[in-house]
Amino acid sequence: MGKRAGVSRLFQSWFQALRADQCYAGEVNVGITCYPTYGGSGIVATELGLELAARGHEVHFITYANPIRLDPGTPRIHYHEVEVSNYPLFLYPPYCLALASRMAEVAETYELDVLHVHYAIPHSIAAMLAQQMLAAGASGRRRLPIITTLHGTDITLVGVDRSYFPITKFSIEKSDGITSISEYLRRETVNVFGVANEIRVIKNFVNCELYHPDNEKTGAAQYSPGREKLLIHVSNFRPVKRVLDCIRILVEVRQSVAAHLLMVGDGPERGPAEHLARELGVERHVSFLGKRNHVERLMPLAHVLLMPSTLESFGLVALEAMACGVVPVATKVGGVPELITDGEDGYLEAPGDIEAQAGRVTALLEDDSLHYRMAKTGRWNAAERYCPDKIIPQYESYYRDVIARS
Ligand code: GMT
Repeated sequence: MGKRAGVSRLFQSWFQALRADQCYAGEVNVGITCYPTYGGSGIVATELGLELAARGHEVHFITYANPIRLDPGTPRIHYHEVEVSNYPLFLYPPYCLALASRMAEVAETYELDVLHVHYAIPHSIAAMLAQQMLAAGASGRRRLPIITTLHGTDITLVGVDRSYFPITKFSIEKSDGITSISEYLRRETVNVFGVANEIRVIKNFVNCELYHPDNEKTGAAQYSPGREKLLIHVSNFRPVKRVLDCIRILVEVRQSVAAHLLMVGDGPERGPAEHLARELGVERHVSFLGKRNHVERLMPLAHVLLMPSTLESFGLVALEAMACGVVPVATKVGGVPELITDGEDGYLEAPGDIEAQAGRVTALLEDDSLHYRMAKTGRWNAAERYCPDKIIPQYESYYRDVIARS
């Protein structure tokens, strides 16, 4: 390259960087897509949108239903429903295509700067279609960058399924930015899919003002009239959560301490868990509460959270528990050890080891000073490391990087 061409190229890239910086040093106009029903990824996406809006960004949710924790009246929050019309020919309604059309429409009308999708399949593929539709139709429009956040089962269960493996790999390779909610999931994605692109780890967060301890445990008597201490489990009751273990742990714990278990959520393992509770004679000591919108009201009533999962890429519910001063007794799997320090702010045991998990719960319920110490450390760690002011700026800066690069 000649000297003049080199200088002109240098000037050009400096000018582009300056322009990108000027455009995006301020607020971002972001489209967010997630599974809006119950589940960790939808909760993270919704809370992220709310936090971004509170910081002055415009946030457009593009989903098939209003996300459960979203109040559509919130300033700078916009909700765009994806309608999936059916037709007798379609055995499977093509949701991905309806989503792509809606994404393109919203991106064009509201001049989105970036599309941020949570859970790879099918959201990132729909976003890519939208990106291509916009590029084909637009003259002079900036390319719409896509960021995909990986949450766990999109990689460890769905992604590795033979039917979805190639498209999941493609979606990771072709996204303009990829984030993962733990170091474990980043490593796993690289190992399983052999992808070479950078994956930025941005951990989950918890609203520490909403999720806070209640030392008086106000309202706990409603669930345990006999003043038994409360254990809590919150999940989508899928097999990966090992829901039946919660019932077995309760049976063991009740050999030494009076305890009552709150089971929050619903899913395929609820029926079997209810059946097991009856079979083991503890049905009076378990309350199946179903899906609840305000987990932050229930969580602080408990002393201990049970999270006996086979796998968790992060374990958001354990973070919510820690923020509420509830000690998690969990399993040493996936990204959980990045969140819980065994013996300091929770306990980690092997999946399926009922005796060990029950032993930890019993110790916490019998020893108030041990419980107090661990609960306090958990709240401290949650507030120090995982409050929105620690995590949201990481997303903001990543958005700006990806937009500038695109
Ligand atoms: O397992 C769930 O609760 C559902 C799933 C989801 O995608 O909604 O949760 C995943 O994402 C959560 C939020 O990032 C993580 O806290 C969970 O650990 C992760 N679940 C698994 O890895 C099994």
